[in-house]
Amino acid sequence: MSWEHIETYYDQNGVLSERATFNDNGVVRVASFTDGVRSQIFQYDNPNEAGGGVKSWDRIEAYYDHNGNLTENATFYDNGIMRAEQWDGGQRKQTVQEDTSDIKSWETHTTIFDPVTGQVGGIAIVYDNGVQLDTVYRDGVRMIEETRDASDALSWDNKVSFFAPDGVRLGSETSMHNGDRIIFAFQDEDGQRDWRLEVDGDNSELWAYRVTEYDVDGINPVVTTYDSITDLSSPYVDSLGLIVILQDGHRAEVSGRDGDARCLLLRVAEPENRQGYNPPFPGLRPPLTEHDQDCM
Ligand SMILES: [Ca+2]
Ligand SMILES: [Ca+2]
Ligand SMILES: [Ca+2]
Repeated sequence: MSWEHIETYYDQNGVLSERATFNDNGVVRVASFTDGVRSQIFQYDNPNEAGGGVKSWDRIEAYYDHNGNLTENATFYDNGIMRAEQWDGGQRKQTVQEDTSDIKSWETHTTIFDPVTGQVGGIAIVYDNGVQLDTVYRDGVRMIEETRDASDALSWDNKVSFFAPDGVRLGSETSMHNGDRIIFAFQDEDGQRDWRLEVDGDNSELWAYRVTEYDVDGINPVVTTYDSITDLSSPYVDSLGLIVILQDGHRAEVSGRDGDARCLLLRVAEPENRQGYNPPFPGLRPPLTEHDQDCM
């Protein structure tokens, strides 16, 4: 790229501190140095002109550690999207996008990368209507999707879907505003409905649990109601043993069949602390890696 002129600045000891390159296309690139080592590079697209400039962005900020490794890179696009990437020791850590001019259906979109493999570990999206969607990946494969209705935009509070490593949806669990819960299990082969378990959380029904079983084609429902959890058989009672109840931004609580509460860490916000999960559906039971600890 050709330039018009370059300005170079030195500190009082004669050490290079800043170099500004004014390119012919109007882009200004300012490199700053700390103790002579490059610490940041800012680029501006036509800072002295009206209009959008020659680039799709307005400004790019890049920061470097003392070894010269990129630690953060933030691009402020002309359309109002801000996209920041963070690195740790040369490994990409996370990418955060913000929709400052509201051209997208979301407010923030965060991707967190596995610090070991570099694969996507989680994606967290906050939509304009307040709904939050978190997706948890293991070995690059989607395993859990969780939607939270933080601002009452939906008819339910919380929905968690579980997926097999091949992408097949195993089941889902939906928590309603009134405390009722609906658990769906799908057939491995073709994703047809397998069974449904409804829990009457607010004692509005004559039954406490209602099971609907479907045939191999996912039709011809057979409904059975139960008054007590002790009447429920496997696999329905098993699915109840691992109900996920969200506590805060990072933790989930599972209520064991024995009534004990155990804590699961599965939220994308803290991938380094995410210990795993146990989908409450038969046929996919990876080693249980949740740990007994308080959800505090
Ligand atoms: Ca521009
Ligand atoms: Ca938006
Ligand atoms: Ca009810």
